[in-house]
Amino acid sequence: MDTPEHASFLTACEGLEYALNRVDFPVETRNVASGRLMRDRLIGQVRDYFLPRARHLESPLTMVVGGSTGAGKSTLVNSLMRASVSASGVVRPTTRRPVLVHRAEDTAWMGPDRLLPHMPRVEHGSTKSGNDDQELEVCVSDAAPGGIALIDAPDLDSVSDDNRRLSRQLLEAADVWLFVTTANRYADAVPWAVLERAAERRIAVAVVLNRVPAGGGAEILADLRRLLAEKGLHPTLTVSISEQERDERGMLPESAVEGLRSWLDALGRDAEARADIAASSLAGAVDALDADLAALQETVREQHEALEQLEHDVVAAQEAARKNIVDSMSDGALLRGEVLTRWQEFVGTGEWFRRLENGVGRVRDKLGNYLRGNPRRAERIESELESGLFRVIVEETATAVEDAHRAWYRDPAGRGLLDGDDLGHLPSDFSDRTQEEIRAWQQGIMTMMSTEGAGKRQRARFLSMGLNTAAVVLMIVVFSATGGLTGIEVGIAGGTGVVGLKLLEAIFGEDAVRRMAEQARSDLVKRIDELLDEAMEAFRARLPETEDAVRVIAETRQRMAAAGRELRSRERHVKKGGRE
Ligand SMILES: Nc1nc2c(ncn2[C@@H]2O[C@H](COP(=O)(O)OP(=O)(O)O)[C@@H](O)[C@H]2O)c(=O)[nH]1
Ligand SMILES: [Mg+2]
Repeated sequence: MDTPEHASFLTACEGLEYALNRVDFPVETRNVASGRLMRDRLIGQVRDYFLPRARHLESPLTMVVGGSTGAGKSTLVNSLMRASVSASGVVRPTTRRPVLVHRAEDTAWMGPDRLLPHMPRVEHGSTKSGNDDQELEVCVSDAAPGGIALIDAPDLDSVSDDNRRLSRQLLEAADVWLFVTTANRYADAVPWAVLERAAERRIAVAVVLNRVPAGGGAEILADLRRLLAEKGLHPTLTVSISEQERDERGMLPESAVEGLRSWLDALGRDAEARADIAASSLAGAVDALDADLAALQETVREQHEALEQLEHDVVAAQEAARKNIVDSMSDGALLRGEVLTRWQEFVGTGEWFRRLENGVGRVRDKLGNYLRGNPRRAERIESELESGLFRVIVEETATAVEDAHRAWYRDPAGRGLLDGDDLGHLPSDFSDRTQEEIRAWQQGIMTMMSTEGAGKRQRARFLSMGLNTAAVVLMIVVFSATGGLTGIEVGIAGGTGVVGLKLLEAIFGEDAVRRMAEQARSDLVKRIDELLDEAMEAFRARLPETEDAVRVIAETRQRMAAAGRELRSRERHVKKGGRE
């Protein structure tokens, strides 16, 4: 039965499995729990149902017997098999380990390579290994119908969590549900919640109304049918079994199970009828899958948005810090401090402007004398600038990590990623790193200026000023002006830099000063960005890598839907033209 439709359906199912295995829920969002449940259910459904079915459309029907505790499921299976294949009894839960019954001829289909691959098989009646919830007890029986894997499942409402989970998992793996309920308990809530899932999946359902008191059968059966129809369920078969005395082996008399047996035997003989059931259940499952994947997609989108918000919190805190630092570089905030104030007083007077007009040489000499008169003046200005810059970087960055921490802590998703840790403080080496970057920046300025000053024409002027002084003057120019550095703007930004600027321009030329100031400035900004990145890294390191899972799921939905349509069109074609 290797048709192209079949092959593309299988490929789509494999893609679905791959996509589901990559769906991750790393952060706490509103619907994270339901998202995880949905993902796990879908992974189970793909592994236990879609893939085996897609690989072998012709494999036996998986028929799972499901229902509430004590409904008589195991008793029914035993009576049908005319042997005690599944433990039944009053002590709950009785069926801990699901039992698979099949005919010897079908053995090749029943291994974990083709059916319920995650469940290790144990021989019927083998002593319990203690791992019942995972294992499948296998029983070969001549009384079993052909082409059917009949599985007696644990109770849907079992007292054991694992058993309840397993019974649902088995139902997801089924082509047909054999739903067993009793006259007393047919309206119970738990099985109906499961039947709603059956309707959603449009799986074939056969209903057994068990233990019907003499005479009450018709009325109860009619009510049950009505309830089923209300849920959109139209069972393939509905049988009732009246309350019976069981024989010494706990079995129901043959007459009680006659109706069910003849249905099963007929199905066992009719490969076409089985294929119809498998195909229609598969079509229903493919249709229902889309809604499940859509729901999954939403919970994944929610994750994605939460992560984006957390990343945004980090970026916003970092950008605010960057802006404040960069602003302080150009609004004169760094040109404070004692030494700088005195420099400002000294150079900021009108006298300097007059002198500038009279000739740069004299200004240079005057400045040179001022700085040379006390050799530590240039150094003190430099260290004043350095410590001002250091303070601004450290303070703003500390605020940024605090803000980011606070923003994350407010958000359950962020709090989960913080995992009890306090990220609201600077890395321990941050002060050292900041010093290091500032020094490297100053070093860079000196290197740049000595290269620039090595030109013949300016050499003498430059040397008479001294490299250190020139570097300090350039830093003052950088911190006193906005990026444009035109004379007018510099004037507006304050008198502090203008003298230095004019002086440097006389030595290096306007273009060179502009270039050097821009380079010094952008080099500093680059280093600040690096420092900020380092400080925020603790947050970024906790943001999990996310693939575009939303898109992957959307694509998977499309492929599954298309593959499902192809399968159905083939099904119609086969029906019209007769089976191959
Ligand atoms: N009287 C009577 N007892 C039954 C019938 N079916 C099951 N039982 C008993 O009800 C209890 C639960 O049956 P069991 O088959 O283990 O139910 P399961 O939990 O659905 O598998 C056992 O003690 C059975 O012997 C029945 O038709 N009539
Ligand atoms: Mg049982």
